[in-house]
Amino acid sequence: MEKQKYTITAALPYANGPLHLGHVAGVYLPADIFVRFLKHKGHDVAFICGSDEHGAAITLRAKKENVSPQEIVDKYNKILADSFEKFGIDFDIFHRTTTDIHKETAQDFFKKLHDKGSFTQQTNEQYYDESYNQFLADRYIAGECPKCGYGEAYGDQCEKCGSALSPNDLINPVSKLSGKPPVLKETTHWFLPMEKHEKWLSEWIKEGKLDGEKQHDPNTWRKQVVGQCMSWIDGGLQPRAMTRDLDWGIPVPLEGADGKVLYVWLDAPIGYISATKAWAQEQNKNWKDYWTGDRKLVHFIGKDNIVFHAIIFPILLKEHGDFILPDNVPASEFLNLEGDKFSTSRNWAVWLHEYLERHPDKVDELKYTLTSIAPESRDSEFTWSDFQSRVNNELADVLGNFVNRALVLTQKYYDGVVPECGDLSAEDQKVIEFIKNIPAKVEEKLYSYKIREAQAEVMGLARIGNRYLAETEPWKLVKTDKERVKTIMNIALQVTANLSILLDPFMPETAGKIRGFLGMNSFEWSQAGKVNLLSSGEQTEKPSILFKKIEDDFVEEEQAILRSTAEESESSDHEPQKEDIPFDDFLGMDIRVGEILEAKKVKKADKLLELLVDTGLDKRTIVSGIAQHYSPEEIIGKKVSVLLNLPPRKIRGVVSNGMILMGENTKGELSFLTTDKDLENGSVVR
Ligand code: B3M
Ligand code: ZN
Repeated sequence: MEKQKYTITAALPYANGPLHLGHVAGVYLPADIFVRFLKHKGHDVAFICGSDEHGAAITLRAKKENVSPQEIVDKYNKILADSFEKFGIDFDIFHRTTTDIHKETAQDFFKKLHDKGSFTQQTNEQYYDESYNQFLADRYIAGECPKCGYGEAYGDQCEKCGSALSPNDLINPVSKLSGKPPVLKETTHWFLPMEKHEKWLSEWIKEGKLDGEKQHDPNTWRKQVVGQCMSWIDGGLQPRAMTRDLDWGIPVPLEGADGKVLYVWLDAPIGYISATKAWAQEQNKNWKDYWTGDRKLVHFIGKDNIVFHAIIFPILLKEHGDFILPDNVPASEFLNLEGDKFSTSRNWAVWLHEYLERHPDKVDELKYTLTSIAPESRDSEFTWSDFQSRVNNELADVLGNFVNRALVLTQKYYDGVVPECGDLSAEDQKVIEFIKNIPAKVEEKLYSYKIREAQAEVMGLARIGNRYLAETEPWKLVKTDKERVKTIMNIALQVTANLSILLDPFMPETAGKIRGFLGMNSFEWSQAGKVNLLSSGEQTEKPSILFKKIEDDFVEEEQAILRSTAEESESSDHEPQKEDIPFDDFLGMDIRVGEILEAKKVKKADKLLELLVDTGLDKRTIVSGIAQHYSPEEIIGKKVSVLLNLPPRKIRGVVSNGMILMGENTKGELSFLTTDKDLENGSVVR
């Protein structure tokens, strides 16, 4: 196998907030698995990341928390670096874009392109906030999305429908600083004339050719990446400003450019280069080796960053002339959470650092689950109950059970000493054949960025091993055919040893534990596929349990944490409108004005009140989840809206006949829907 050189980058997270599981599943975990694998294969790899510390994402956060941008980036850089370390994402360097080496690198880069004439200078009108005397960067403006009508779209993007926007597209824009409509004012900036680059970009993306020569294999690029790039290019690229009027960022290194900084999307990808420089200095290496020559540059990112990594940065790199272009840009789709999008503003998220605080002993369980559902080719979803079933049914029942059986039986029959392998049956041959073939399959998947499938292949080996023991039943055979049992146990241990190698990129902790049980002090990836990894006579250890089962309580607690923190966070994100329903469905609902006659708490349920309601037709019991919003005393005599025709439902032992309708805002506050004139009980609502 020919050794290759790789520079692997993972998107620089903004230092304005912590990481959630969506970031991890889409970018950092697959990148880490890929890098661990490449390093095992003996390739020469640099794994580069850092925090993205400029741009409006940071200044807006600083404003919100009422501290300086520097304090924000210092705080979050630490949180980010710390959670990567605890979760075992092993970057060679986790750098920062507020360092001197980065400033110098980014300014030199800009200057070189400027001097070459790669930019055009243009004066045009941009939004300006008169009360703050400040031009408004894209993220400082919000307004209605022209494509989908969402009211809170940003100047660069609508988070609801995903459209890329420019500030002038927004309907009724307002400044995020003053809340007032901005005015248009002239300003001068340096633009990258992207339209000039359409031709070569399209040849490069579609055919993998650069200056007529093969640069990469376009078939290895994900369809959605090529699709998104081509739709940008086919739609016609526009000049894009590479500078901004902002007081936080890298100053434009030109005369007469006071008050202007580099566009964060110029600054950030150059951060990959400056991080490499900083790392190379530490390691006494030449950083240029990592950005030139026969080396594969690979950017792991989320799909919202495709244009920056597969169009804008390549243009910049090519214009500069000293650097290689990416060999691949494996962008992921999005991960959803319990039926909804991850949302920082609504705090609908599982934060990595909080998970690690709650469950420091469940790193590999999370890695395994996130890889199993990695959104490689389409959006996918994380739920706590799916997490539970993957851990219990796959990790504990298959992998853990198999490894445990193989080792425990070896203890029992041979005091832990690996027995000899005798004559092979057809059954044994099949398992051995499987072992021999598996490394090539796993490698093929990994080299083509199908990390989720690669992990499934490895788990396939654990399944085979589990089935092999279940079918050969050595615990029965031991009474009648001791020789045969030796062979079976030898093979089961060889499967275990293979697992301890092949699992390593995906679940390094677990793989290390298994090697510990087997007494394997070191390993080479190239040993995988062999069936003599352990020699007879070698001593193995008594195993401990690899994966504890996840109880229902765990799931309920996590779900409750998610809901309660989501309610606390303030936000103006309303639920989107539901799909149209037939008018008859609406008419089918029997809603009336009713009056609460009695109210009391439901035992052992701190959210529920048991109500007696006069509906005008009858007096009935209704259980309502309002106990945290109203006390029983204060609601007696209230006129409320009641949905009558629901089937009776038993809630905590009480039969409820209908539902009290409530208004609920985005903070989760509840309010009765009452009448503003005195209508008698039983009046219809429609
Ligand atoms: N910080 C955007 C993001 O986190 C940005 C990535 C930079 S990669 C050079 O989505
Ligand atoms: Zn939209």
